[in-house]
Amino acid sequence: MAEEVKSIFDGIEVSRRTFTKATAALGAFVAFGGYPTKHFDRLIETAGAQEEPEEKIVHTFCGICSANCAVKARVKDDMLLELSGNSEDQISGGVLCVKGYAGRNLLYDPDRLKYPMKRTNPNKGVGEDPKWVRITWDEAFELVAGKLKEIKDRDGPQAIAVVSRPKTWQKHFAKSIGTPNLIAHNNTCYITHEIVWRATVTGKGRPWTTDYSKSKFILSFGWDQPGKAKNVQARDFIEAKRNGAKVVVLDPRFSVTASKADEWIPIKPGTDLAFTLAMINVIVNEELYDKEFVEEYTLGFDKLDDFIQEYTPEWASGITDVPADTIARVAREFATTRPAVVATHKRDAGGPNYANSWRLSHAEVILNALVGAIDREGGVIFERTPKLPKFGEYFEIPSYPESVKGERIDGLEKFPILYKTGKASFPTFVEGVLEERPYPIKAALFWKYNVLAFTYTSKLIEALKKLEFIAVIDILPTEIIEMADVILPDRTYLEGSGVGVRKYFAKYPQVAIKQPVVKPLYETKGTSTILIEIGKRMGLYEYFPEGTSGKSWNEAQLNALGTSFDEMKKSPTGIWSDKKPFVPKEEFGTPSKKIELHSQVFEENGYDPLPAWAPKRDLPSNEYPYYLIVTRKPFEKMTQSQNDPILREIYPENRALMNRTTAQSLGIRNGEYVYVESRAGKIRVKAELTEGIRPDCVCVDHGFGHWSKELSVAYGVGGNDGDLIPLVTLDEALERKDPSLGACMSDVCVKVYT
Ligand SMILES: Nc1nc2c(c(=O)[nH]1)N[C@H]1C(S)=C(S)[C@@H](COP(=O)(O)OP(=O)(O)OC[C@H]3O[C@@H](n4cnc5c(=O)[nH]c(N)nc54)[C@H](O)[C@@H]3O)O[C@H]1N2
Ligand SMILES: Nc1nc2c(c(=O)[nH]1)N[C@H]1C(S)=C(S)[C@@H](COP(=O)(O)OP(=O)(O)OC[C@H]3O[C@@H](n4cnc5c(=O)[nH]c(N)nc54)[C@H](O)[C@@H]3O)O[C@H]1N2
Ligand code: SF4
Ligand SMILES: [Mo]
Repeated sequence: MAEEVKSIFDGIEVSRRTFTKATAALGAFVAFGGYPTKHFDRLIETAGAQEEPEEKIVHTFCGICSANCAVKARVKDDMLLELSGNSEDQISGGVLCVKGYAGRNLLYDPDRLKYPMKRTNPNKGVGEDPKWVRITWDEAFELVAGKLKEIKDRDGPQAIAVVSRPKTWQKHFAKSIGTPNLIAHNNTCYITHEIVWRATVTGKGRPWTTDYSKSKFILSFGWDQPGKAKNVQARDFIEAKRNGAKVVVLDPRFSVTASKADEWIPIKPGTDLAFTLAMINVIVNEELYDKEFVEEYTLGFDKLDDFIQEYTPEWASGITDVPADTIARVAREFATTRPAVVATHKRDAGGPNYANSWRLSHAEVILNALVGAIDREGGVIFERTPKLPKFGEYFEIPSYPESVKGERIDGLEKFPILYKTGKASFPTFVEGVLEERPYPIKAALFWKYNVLAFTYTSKLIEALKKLEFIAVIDILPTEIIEMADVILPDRTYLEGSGVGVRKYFAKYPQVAIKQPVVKPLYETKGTSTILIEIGKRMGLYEYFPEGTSGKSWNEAQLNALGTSFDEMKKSPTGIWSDKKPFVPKEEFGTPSKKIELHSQVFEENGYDPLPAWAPKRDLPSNEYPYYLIVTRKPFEKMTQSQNDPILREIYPENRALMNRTTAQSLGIRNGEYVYVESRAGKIRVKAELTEGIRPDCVCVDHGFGHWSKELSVAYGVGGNDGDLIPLVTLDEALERKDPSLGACMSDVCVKVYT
């Protein structure tokens, strides 16, 4: 029987304040952090117990960000006491970042989704109370499977969108239904880099490892991973500094990395491409490149030589706001201080921030090739990963329906290189749903994406309102929950199992396991279980045959490495390694097996084979005079960390970073609330004045602006950067001939007023 629930906080009788006081009185348990948890009663019971329960270490990995640092969890009486890094792991290196340590607060967040619920208020929209009613898992599965099957039978499988990262089970689920629409965020994140590496070097993915600790010259075009507290990258960067590496940072904002650099160059936003082209010009014309590497491992140098002649430092100076001498000097230093590397990660200037970012990423690959920094120590390194079984082959799954290859709602098939990656586009998904192009979408299943992870939020809300049915698998009552018809409460990474191949630093193959550190809380279920149950109840038995489970898949992967889940759990390190010396690659994944400076793949697909200069999209105008920069803070993780009271204390709300001179000219004081407005919308945030940003820029950090009242700490704090970012449209990206369909996350201008 369905039971009425007043609020999602149901069951939490102890207020934060009372709890904190009580915990403090518990003496020995103060070390637990004084954070209000559902385990309050258990804490007291344990305090009075006669026998001291034993403390144990459980090996797992961090699921807060994609680095997946291997973690040691200190656990006592089924209570997580502390998380720490595993020193056997190449990525964690024995430490975690602030977000990683804070993972404990996510597990014990009292606002967590606790049991399945269904909406009873049919009206949807911002601030509309869904009027949740608690239901059983059986009812939830029947409801979701029934509705998806009804829509599939009536409108076709393409009418269902699975909005999720393209992970194993989610991919399998979407394909089993037969929908081509597995929709992910990738073109807002790192897609430019992936497309360029794929076309010019790897033939498939992009490398995630850079051997910074051995670099002698690190050149950053907005790369600020040390400033994101990205564990391995920050650690290796510091080691490089200790070893005397020179660091040059180009960034319109004085980033954390810039603060540790030998030189900060506050370049004009969206113009780094001109800087890099001029660097290539100097390096080629002064013959400063690594002749042996270029000769042996690259293709297209002659064409590059001709192409680059027009891009002189004098030409670039006018575009970038950087003196020609500086550009030429940096080029010479970069080319002659080896090993040198252009540092990139995801959303630096070569990430999908500007209309020309994919070109910049290409120029960065060329620079790395010219100094021999591709798969060489001190440079970018391809991951050495172990060979694992293929999902479909292992479970003997039949071919998926032909409909999975049909036209997509985000238009991905119109971008042939991108299409092959299966990595999708949020902005054109929203556009497609709104315009019903090429067909209407009727239902969506969301996994681990919030409304605030989109651009132009009001358009997304409009699009979601058009859908007949939305199911959400999440852990917190975020804004996407408000739009849902059914909530399926997932487990956090600290309650789940998995196998994690090391990618963020993988000089040799290494694997870590994820396992529950405590018994899963509440009535939550793991993602694979949820998807398998829905799939079966939709009648898709052939795709979910007997024995398909998250557990058997984990086991299959570890068995292929000659180990098992049980063995890994008992292992003193919790890590599987195949330690072997690093042997640089002699061949690459392009058609010619060389690094294609002049890319055949781009040319054949109708894109510029060399990164010709093109400007960014939006330029300052009388109405919107400042460049917008979107970034993130080291202690925040996207839109999911703002409900942590400790992180809130460290950084109470997001701000608009402005140059002091600009603010003064507008009469804006430090700490005063201002409106930041673009052609997409406006937000209200505090102004933070500094000398550490160009006078023509305003920087807003991402993650805030929550309006879900069920997030008791995050609610109403700060502004949502997504309100400022217009959608990139299909036509726009096609006309620009951008192979990556980049989302132009910072390619917009704003005004600021009180
Ligand atoms: N703490 C923390 N770490 C994270 C994340 C998180 O949420 N929190 N998220 C992870 C993910 S998914 C991502 S995508 C990455 C994002 O992290 P990054 O890839 O580091 O991207 P941003 O934080 O957006 O920073 C972009 C930098 O580029 C600068 N910049 C902007 N425009 C220009 C320009 O035109 N030229 C130059 N040279 N610089 C420019 C900005 O000032 C900023 O310093 O971080 C990852 N790490
Ligand atoms: N406006 C704007 N949009 C952006 C960006 C930006 O800078 N500005 N950045 C883009 C980038 S680089 C990225 S990588 C994406 C990131 O997109 P995400 O990191 O996926 O998005 P978040 O907004 O952090 O939403 C995460 C959601 O997953 C839930 N969640 C957390 N853990 C779990 C779990 O274990 N299981 C389930 N089922 N749910 C979980 C959280 O409660 C939250 O609702 O966003 C992109 N979108
Ligand atoms: S860098 Fe931080 S958040 Fe990311 S996996 Fe490591 S500890 Fe977790
Ligand atoms: Mo990202």
